[in-house]
Parts: sequence; structure tokens; C-alpha cells
Amino acid sequence: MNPDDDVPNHFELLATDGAARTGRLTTPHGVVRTPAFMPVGTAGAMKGMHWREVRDAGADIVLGNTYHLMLRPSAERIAALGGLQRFTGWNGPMLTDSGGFQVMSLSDLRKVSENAVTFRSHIDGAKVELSPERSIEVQRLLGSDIAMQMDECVRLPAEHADIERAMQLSLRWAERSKRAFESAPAGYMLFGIVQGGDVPQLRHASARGLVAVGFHGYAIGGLAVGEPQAVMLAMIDETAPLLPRERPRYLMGVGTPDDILEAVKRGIDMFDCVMPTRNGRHGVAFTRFGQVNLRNARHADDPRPLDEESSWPSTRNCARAYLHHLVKAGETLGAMLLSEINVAYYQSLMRGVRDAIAHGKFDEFYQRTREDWARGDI
Ligand code: PRF
Repeated sequence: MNPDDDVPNHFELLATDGAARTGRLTTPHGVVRTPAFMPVGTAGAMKGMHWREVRDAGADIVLGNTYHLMLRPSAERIAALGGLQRFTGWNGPMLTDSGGFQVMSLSDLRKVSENAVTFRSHIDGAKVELSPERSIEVQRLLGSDIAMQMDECVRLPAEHADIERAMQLSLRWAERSKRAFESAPAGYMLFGIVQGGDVPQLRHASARGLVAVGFHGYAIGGLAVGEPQAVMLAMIDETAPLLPRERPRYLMGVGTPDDILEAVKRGIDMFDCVMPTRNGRHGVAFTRFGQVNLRNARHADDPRPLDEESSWPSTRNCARAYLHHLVKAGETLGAMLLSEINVAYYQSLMRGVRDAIAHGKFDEFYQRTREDWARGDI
């Protein structure tokens, strides 16, 4: 018997091409086509976008954050209001991150102990404790379709001893998270998170330990935290083959379109990143021909759209000169249009990837996409 035989599987692999895979993940709020990119709606909102645009752009699933939502407006309040989907109006699948990673990057005076992390809220300075059990409780109150275990992620570069300690702690927290999740209703999922920094042996130990506990899916954490892309890809190569083939694999907090294409090639099924919306708010567009900084004066008199062949109306229709003007003038609409354009680009990339894998043409798609990026915006 496999260790995860007691964990129902909601993932179906439809096709593979080399190590790349395409499949379907069925959640209580709908089906997610993989490889999937999850736009980040941290505090119950996609910054600068309506949910209908997120949906129209092709996103099946979005990500929310335990850390932000537990502090404001609180998990109990959202539960009383019918859960995250009812509260926000996003009527599709949601994955929530567990909070540990956000505590590390956002809060003051954090302290990690065996039992929990304690920290001061970035909103009002209140002292808060977050344990693996409380993180699961919050994620269940939110009604998240996919909950993440609490883990500890160390920034790189780091000392071997620190990476090992955080990885072992994350493994113990994985077991506690699984126990806390046992009473969840059927169909809801819990993912374990592989840690281990840039040390192959620690990655192996983490992956094997998590698989022995058994989860609905497996995330690879602790990457894109300061290491070069080559190291990140090498760690994916060390980890992905140790994860059960029939379970979804999620690379957390990644990344650029290039990172995503490389990770799909190595067998990753799910991604999330703030980049399309954050860069959009900063005046940067992601397009078929790479990133375009709309602040640049070269766009001031340019009537052309970003990509006249795009299927997304704003990408195909809005003049660069207008986008440049909006960004320079600090107009809210500039941030909104570029967020929408970027989320739509990421989703079109994922559609292309899925379609190519399904037809056994991933290598062709990979080459063509890289050639277009290399051509640059002219
Ligand atoms: N752990 C958790 N969330 C995350 C990460 C992690 O390691 C990362 C690292 N790229 C992003 N988000 N829980």
C-alpha cells in the first residue's frame, strides 16, 4: 500500500510530453486545467482587476493569503459571511497559502518556535500566534479548496544548518497539518511543501518525508528566494522525480514567464506569482515579445497596440501612446489595464503550454515561445 492510499486523489493526468504534463484537478468549486497559473488575490481582491476579467482572461483558480485575511477582516468574519467565495464574489476554486511565508516577509518581531510563529501584525502591531493547527483552522474557515501546510522558508544564500533545521521543522509541521485537516469535508485538499534550500540531499529528505505522510498534492517551496534561476531549476530536477506521478505539483511564488516555461518542462503543474499584477501597477507589460516598460518615452507617440494578434481586447486595441500617458499621469486606469493585460498574457501562455502538451508538441511550443521572447519588442 502506498502511504497516500488513504488520501483521495482529485487529479487526473491527461497527457505527458517528456517530463511536461497536462491534467485536471477537481475541487469543490470547479475544475482546474493544468499547468495552471494562479493570479494572486492576497486580501480577497485581485489588485486592480474585477473577478470577471480574471475569469475571462482564462484563470481557473486564484490564490488568497491566510496571513492577510486572518488579520483583516478575520477568518471568523469571513466564515460567518459564507466563506471566501461568497464574500468576494469569485465563484471558482481558491488555494490559500498557509501564512508562514508571509509572516517572514511582512511582519515585525517574528519568533519561530517548535509550536508556532509569533509576530506583530503589519496592520496594527498586535501580537499574533500562528501554529500549523491554527493555520489549517483559518484556511478551513475561509473555505479554501486547497489548503497549504504551514512551513518555514529560508532565504538563500543560507547556512546548511539553518536550511536543515527549517526543513525538519516543516516536516514536523506537515504531520501536524495533516492531522488538523483530517476532519475536512470530502473534496477539499491539503498540500505538503518541500523545503531544503539549495541542498539536494535536504530536498530529497523533505520530499520523501512528505510522501510518507501523504498529501493530496505537493508543493515545492523555498525557491525563487534569492538563488540564480539555474539553481532553482536544478532543485526542481532533484525534487519532482521523487513526487508521486499521479499527484499535482505546485511551484510556489514563481515566477517570470521564462521560469514557468522551464518549470513546466520539468514536470510542474501549478504556479502563483504577484508579478503580472505588481509589474502592471509599475507600468510594465508582459507580452509575446517579452517585457515592455510603458514608462519609456519611446512609446509616447506610438499608436500601435502591444500585440495586434493577441486574443485579449486591451492588448490588441490600446495604443502604447495611451498606456504610456496613463502610466505617466499616474491614472488608476493605467494600472488596471496593465494588470489585465498581464494576467491575460500569463493565461494565454498556460493555454499554449497545455495545448502543446496535449498534442505532443511541447518542444516546438517551447522553442517558438523562446524565439518570440528573444526577438524582443520592436
Ligand atoms: N512557502 C510558502 N509559501 C511560499 C513559499 C514557500 O516556500 C514561496 C517561495 N517561493 C512563495 N510562497 N508557504
